[in-house]
Amino acid sequence: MSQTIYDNGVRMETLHRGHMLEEYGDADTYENVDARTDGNVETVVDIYESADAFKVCKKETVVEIYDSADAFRGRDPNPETEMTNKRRIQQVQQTESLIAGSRSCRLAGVCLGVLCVLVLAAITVLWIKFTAERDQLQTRYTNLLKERDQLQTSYTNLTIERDQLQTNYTKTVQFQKEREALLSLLSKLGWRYFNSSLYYITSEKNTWFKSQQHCKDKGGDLVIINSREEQEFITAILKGTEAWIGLTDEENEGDWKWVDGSALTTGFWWPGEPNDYENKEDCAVTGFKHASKTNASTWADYNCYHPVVGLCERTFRLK
Ligand SMILES: [Ca+2]
Ligand SMILES: [Ca+2]
Ligand SMILES: [Ca+2]
Repeated sequence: MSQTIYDNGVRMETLHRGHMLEEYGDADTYENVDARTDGNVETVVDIYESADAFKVCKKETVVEIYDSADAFRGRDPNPETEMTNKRRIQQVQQTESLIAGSRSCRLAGVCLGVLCVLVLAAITVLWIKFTAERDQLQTRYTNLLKERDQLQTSYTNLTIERDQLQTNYTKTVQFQKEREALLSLLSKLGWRYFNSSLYYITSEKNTWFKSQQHCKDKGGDLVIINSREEQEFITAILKGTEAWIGLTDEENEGDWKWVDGSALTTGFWWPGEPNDYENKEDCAVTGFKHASKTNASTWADYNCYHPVVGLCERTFRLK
């Protein structure tokens, strides 16, 4: 589009994309008029010669058109020319609106593009974060499954152990009841229990030999004292009564041996014993009548035919 505006208002020519609007103030040809208006202020604006030129010149064109219209309006009150100027102003305004619309559309497009990029970036970040969290949750879930299986296995094993313990406890309780019943029965029969052994005091005073035989008849022997604890237990149950023990030096004087043939290692002789009085004392008693009742060392040697009760022992030690 080419517009030629003459400052004197004689002629104005406007070309729009192949449409040419020509208005002449008289009958002169365009060339003549052009020559005749030499010296007038002329503004030539080429619009749409090219898109780039239009972009550069569009703002200046609008300003110049307005200036020219004002100048024209002030100098030529011709209504027709004024109408033409109004139409031109309208066209310029329309062009300006189109430019503004195009600019708005371009700005909106740019904004939309930036928004799309931002949304895409946000989606990418969220996706990466979601993927990482999903993997972590998957790993955590797998570990929890393993822990659950381990706990299930442990629970099963504990349940088995609990059942076994319950069974053992039941058996132990039953065994304890039976043991107490048995000991009660043995006690009624005259037997006392201590440290895996049963002890029995013969009811009759007799020689060492007959007392040993009596013990054998009951499944035991005259007692073999192996420790201070056993000696103290025996002292307690005898309550000061003298009783044969399974110790003798009848074979070799002074060589004391137990009824099972083992040698004496630890003795609990009352002081001054054994003295083999009159060379006739080869059997041992505990609870010597002259010994202190508070002292555990109460052994003495007696004549083996002296009448004394016997203390029998029956062991239950498992080998
Ligand atoms: Ca013993
Ligand atoms: Ca002796
Ligand atoms: Ca003696």
